[in-house]
Amino acid sequence: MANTDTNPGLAKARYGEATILRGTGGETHQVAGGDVPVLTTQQGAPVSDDQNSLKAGRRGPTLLEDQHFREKIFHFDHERIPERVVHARGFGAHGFFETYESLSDVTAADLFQRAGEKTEAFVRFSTVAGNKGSSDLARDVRGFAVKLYTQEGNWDIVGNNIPVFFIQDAIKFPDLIHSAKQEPDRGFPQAQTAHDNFWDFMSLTPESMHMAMWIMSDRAIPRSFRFMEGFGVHTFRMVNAEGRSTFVKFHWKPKLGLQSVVWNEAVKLNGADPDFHRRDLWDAIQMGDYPEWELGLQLFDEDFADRFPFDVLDATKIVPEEDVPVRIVGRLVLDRCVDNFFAETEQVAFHTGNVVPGIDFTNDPLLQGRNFSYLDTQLKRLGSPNFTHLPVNAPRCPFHHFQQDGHMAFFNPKGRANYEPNSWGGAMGGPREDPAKGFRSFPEPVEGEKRRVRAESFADHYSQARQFYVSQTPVEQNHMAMAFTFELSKVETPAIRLRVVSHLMNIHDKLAGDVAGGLRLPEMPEPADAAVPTRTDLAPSPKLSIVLNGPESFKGRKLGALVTDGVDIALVKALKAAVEAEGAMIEFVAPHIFGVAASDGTRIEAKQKIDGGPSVLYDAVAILASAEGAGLLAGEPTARDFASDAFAHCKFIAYSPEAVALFEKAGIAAEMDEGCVKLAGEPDVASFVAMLGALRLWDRETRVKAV
Ligand code: HDE
Repeated sequence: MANTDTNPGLAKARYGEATILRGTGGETHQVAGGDVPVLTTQQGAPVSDDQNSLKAGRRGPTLLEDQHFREKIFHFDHERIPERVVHARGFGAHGFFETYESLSDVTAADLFQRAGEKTEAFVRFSTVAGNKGSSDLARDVRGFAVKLYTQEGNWDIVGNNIPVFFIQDAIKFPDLIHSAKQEPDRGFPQAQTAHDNFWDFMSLTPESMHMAMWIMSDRAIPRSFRFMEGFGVHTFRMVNAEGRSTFVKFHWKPKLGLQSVVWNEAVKLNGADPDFHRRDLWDAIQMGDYPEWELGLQLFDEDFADRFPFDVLDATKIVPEEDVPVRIVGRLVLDRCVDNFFAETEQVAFHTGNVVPGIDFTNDPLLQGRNFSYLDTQLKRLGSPNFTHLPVNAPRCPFHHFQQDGHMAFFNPKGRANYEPNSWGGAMGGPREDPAKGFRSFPEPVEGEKRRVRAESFADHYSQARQFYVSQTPVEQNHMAMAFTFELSKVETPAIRLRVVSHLMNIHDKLAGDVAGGLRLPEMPEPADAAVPTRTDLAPSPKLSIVLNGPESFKGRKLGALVTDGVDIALVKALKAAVEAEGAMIEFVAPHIFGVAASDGTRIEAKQKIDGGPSVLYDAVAILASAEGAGLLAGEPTARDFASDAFAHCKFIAYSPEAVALFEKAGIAAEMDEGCVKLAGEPDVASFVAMLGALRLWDRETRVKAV
C-alpha cells in the first residue's frame, strides 16, 4: 500500500480499498474508478505521495530537497498570464467553414476556390470591457473572432457583433478603452459603460455617436452567442488571380435568427448565471445542436465607393444591405468544445494582419492601427514570439521559414541553412520564396503629404446614427431610450448627461426628447456643434432591427417548466413532445432538485431548484402545478418572481389551470393576456408552442412598464 508507512490512518481514509500496482512500463494504480496512470513530476518521475510534503520528522520543517513539492508550487505560482487588455472574457470553440460556391472570379483565396471545401476553424466570442472574471450579460460589444486554418495559411477575421466602431483612428483606442474600463482611482465599475468616464469620452468624441446607438440597442445584450451576427467591420479587399481588387465587408449571419434579452433580464442573469453565454454555447455543442452562421459578403467596386455618400474607409459607417446586398458564400459550424480552456481559448492569438493570398487590407486608419497592435499584444500576453507554435495557433498547412530560437521554440529550422539566399540547395538549403504563389499586396497607388489629419469625408457623425434609429421597431427604439436614460442616470456629473443629450438632438428629436424626459432635464440643451448637418433622407434599413430579423421558430431555444408534485403527467408529456418537436429544449424547475412526483407517480427530474432556476434563464416558461403545488408555489417568493419576471420580460407563459393561485400572489392575475395560455388539453399545448417562434409578446411591454 502506498504511503501507509508515513501516515497509515490518512492513507486509508483517502484511498479506501485502493491497491497500488507497481511495474515497469505500464505504471498504474488501481482505484475504484478503474485503471489510471501513475502521477509523475514534469520530468516523468513517478510520485509516491502527493498528499504530504517531505519533512524532517513527523512535525518538523519541510525539506528543500522535496523536488516534487517545489516543482508543483513553482508551476502553480506561474500559472497566470496577463489577461487581454480588451476582450479579456471570452469563450471559444472549434468547427469548420464550408464554401458554398467558388469565388475565383473575385478572390484567389484558396478556401474560396472549390464548392464544398471544408476549412478548419476556431472561434472566440468575448465581451470587450470586463475583466476575465466579469459576467456574460454586461451591456457591451461582443467580439466575434474567427481563425480559418486555410491551405495557404491562417486567416483571421477579428470581428465584432456590431458592424461599426467608436472611433475612426486607432490613435484614440487607448483613450476609448481607458474611459470604458474601471475608473483608475477606484478600480470600478466593472464591465459597465454606465459611468462618468465613459460618457465623458463619448460625448467629447462625436464620431462615436453611431456606435453609441448600437451599444444602447439590444445588440449589446444578446441572448446568446448563437443568436448574434458578426461583422468584419472594416472594408477589406478581395483580390483575384488577375490582380483585380473588389472591396468587401464580411458578415456572419446566425442560422437561428437574431435574439437579445431585455435589460432587466440581463441585470438578473448576471447574478443568476454569470456564465450564461458560455454555458449556452457549451451545452448546445455538447448536445450536438451545433451553432451555425453563414458567411455573407458585401462586394463593391471603386465606382460604388466613390458614389456612396460616406467613406468606405470610415469604420463608424456601414454600407446598408439594401444598397449592397449580402451574398451568402459559405457556412461556419461550431461542432467541438475545447479540451482545455487555457490552452485553446486563452492562448489563441488573433491578428488582423493574418491574411492569405487573395485577401488584402484597405487604408481604413483603424484597421491599419490594428495591424500593428495585435502582434505586439500577443508577445506581451503569451510571452514569446513562438506563440504560433502553440497547437491552437499553428497553421494546419505545411509551413517553412527561417525564424528560430526564442522561448519555447518547438519548431527550429532543420538542416545547415538558417538564412536565405543560400547556395546549399535541396533539403539542406531550406525553403525559397515563390513569386507565383506567394502573397502580393494589391498595388494601390498612394501619394500625399505626410500630415496628422482626418479626411473631410469622415465628418458626418450623425446621419447613420439617425438611420439606425429609424430602422428599429418602436419597441427597440424604446429600449434605446431606456438604455440611454439608465446609463446617464448612473453618470454623476450633470454636464456630461447634457452633453450626451445635445448629441442625441442631432440624431432624432424623439430619442432626444425621450431621454431628456427620462432624466427629467429642466430644459433641452443646445444641439451639439456638427461639422455637417444630419441627413434625414437615408431610407430605413430593416436589416438593422433585431425584432425584424428573428427566428422562424422556437428552434434552439429553451423552455423552463416550473412543476410541482401531483402535476398532470399528460400535460407534461404533451408539452415536452411539442417543444422537442420544434428542435427546442425543455428544462424542469422544481421546489427541490430531487424533482417531483407527477399525477401518476412518475418522477420528473429537476434541472434546477426554484431559487437556482429563475425564469430569466429561459426563452419561455410553463407553470404546471397541482392544486396543492400551486398553493405551495404561491407562498414561495422565488416562485412568485419566476412568474412575475417572465411576465414583465414579455415572455410567453403556459400554465395549468391550478397555477392561477400563483399568479394572484405574484400580482399578475389581473393582467394576463394573449401571451398567457391556459393548458387544459393537448390542443392548447400545440397553439402555445406555435406562438413561441415570436419569442416575446412585445405589446405587453407598454402595459407593464410604468416608468
Ligand atoms: Fe481589437 N484588440 N483593437 N478590435 N479586438 C484586441 O488583441 C485593437 C477593434 C477585436 O478573442 C487585442 O489579442 C486596436 C475593432 C476582437 O482573442 C488588441 C483597435 C474590432 C478581439 C486589440 C481595435 C476589434 C480584439 C487585445 C483600434 C472589431 C479579441 C487582445 C484600432 C472589428 C480577439 C488581443 C480574441 C482584441 C487592439 C479595435 C475586435 C490590444 C488597437 C474595430 C474580437 O491587440
